[in-house]
Amino acid sequence: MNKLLLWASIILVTTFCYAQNNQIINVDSRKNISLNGTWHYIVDPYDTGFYDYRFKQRPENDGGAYWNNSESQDATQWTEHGYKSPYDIQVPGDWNSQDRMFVYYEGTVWYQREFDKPSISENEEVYLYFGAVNYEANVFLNGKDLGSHKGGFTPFNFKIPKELLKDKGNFLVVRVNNNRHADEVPTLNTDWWNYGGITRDVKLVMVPKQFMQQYTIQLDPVQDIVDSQKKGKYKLKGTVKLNVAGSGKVTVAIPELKVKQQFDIKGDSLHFEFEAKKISLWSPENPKLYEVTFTYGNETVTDKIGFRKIEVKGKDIVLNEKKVFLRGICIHEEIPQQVRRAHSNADALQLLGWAKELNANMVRLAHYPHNEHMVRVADSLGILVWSEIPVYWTIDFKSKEVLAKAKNQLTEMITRDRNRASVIIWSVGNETPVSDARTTFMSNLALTAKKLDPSRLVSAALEVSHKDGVNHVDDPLGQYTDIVSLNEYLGWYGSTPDQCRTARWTVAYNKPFFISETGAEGNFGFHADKTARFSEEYQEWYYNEQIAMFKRSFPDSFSGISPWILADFRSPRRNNPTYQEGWNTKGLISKNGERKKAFYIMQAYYKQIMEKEKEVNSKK
Ligand code: GCB
Repeated sequence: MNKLLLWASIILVTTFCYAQNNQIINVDSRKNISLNGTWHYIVDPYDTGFYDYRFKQRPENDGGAYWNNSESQDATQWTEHGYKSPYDIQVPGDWNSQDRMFVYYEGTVWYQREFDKPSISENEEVYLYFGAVNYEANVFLNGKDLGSHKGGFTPFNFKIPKELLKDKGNFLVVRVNNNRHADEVPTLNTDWWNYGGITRDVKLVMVPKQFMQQYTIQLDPVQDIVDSQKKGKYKLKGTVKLNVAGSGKVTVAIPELKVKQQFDIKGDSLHFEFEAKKISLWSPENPKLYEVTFTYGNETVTDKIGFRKIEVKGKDIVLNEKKVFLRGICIHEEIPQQVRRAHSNADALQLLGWAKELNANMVRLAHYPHNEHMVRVADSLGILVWSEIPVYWTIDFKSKEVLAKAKNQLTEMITRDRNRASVIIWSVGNETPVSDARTTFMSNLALTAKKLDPSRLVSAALEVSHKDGVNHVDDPLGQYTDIVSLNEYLGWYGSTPDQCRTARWTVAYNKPFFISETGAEGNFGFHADKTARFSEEYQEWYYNEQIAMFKRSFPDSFSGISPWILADFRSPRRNNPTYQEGWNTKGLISKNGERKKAFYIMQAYYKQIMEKEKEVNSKK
């Protein structure tokens, strides 16, 4: 496609699909009541609770609709659904790991629980917040439709109309459906388990009628950090977005920096900037977080925020004016020992603790936004983060509706996490097959990410093209990303690791080059000659050859690597009856938490890199 046409269509689609976003950020720091715990459920493979016998959507007051309470004292009443023990299920949590019958289940499950009205003042409202529901949620309270949401990995919230809230026994029902569809994001085909359910926290959030829905604060990305450091003065910039237009004062305070600034807000948004002295900049070596408070009217929201600058200079990724090499590792949001989705602070500590033990300074959170605990723990441990939306493999790139869905997930991801210093890269997708339609679609997402957050880097995991015996990194999408990232499996798919020795590479872009995936399977405890696939020795051999190839082929334009993957993970595509049985075993750590031989190879390689960096820095 001609480039002018491409840009014209991008601008058109950008204007067409602007996403509306009412997300309330940082709900933990607001008045809230957890609705986690035991809920009741109905498994409904035919969606009987949603559609009648003509497969028409049921009207709101239909007695057969599963959002309506069927309990009655009247013995003559016809009823074919209801919620009671032992049909119990834990929230948050995927359903697959909670009962054998759910392992392969894809379809509708109805969740139900009751709650009492929280005590609120005249001037307050109650919102219902979900950290994530995979994939589609229809939410009903006391028989009324509160709203719906699609996208399995991002938060959403609905305002509860006051007249709907009863003092006791509010009847809350969520229809959760995780069927895969060709026109959704992700689409039909992925290499991970389609865990269904209310997979993250649920809360009632109490806020003033007029409140700060979102805010941002960060170092002004255009300032020269060295200059600021010399002067001991930094420029901070930020925004506040109210739920409705209002007026009044917003106070931003950072007590440790002796900052207390007041701004007038008019309308529903505020852009502010001010100077602060002697900020200790956030980095993996110094994960310094400051307590920041935002006050508007009666509400104060407290956050812990780090300040740092991330940019690209030529072929380097530069953090606070220092070149950084990303010693990364890819992670799925899964606790393999319990075969379930990760969702808690403790889960984040386990996964990121393993990454730390590997000597990693960066994680690629594949292939969708992980829960908020992951990025908050990464902030506090000093781990850089690549965060991605599930635009994976063969999305319907020609569809405007699908683009709107992808943009919505991108917007929700960025809105939730743009105050996290750890997050340095927004990724708009993984291994999407090259075509004009795909490049238009993907570059549109890249531009959207930049528009929403110009302070971070944008990337996407690309594929190799093979021509004349040479591996080329020349995907046209590379024009639109800040970092050119590549997935390659030389030595696993279609070849053996020794082929790395003669591999030739070209990289078409004068940008940082990052290996976003490389890996081979290895079963923990299966020891054999290194040529035996699935043995620990094969996997170890693979990593040894890959590392030698990196050193030889990319001596000066190499910005890092995130091997595939930290731990073995469940995948319905992996059906070798001896070595896989539904697991992708490319983990450096096994499904039972044991370190494989390859783990120690990467750990030692990263240590070497760290020591070399220390040596270079000590000479400066
Ligand atoms: C890839 C995909 C990843 C797969 C991996 C594999 O390229 O990005 O999702 O799981 O390869 O194991 O083949």
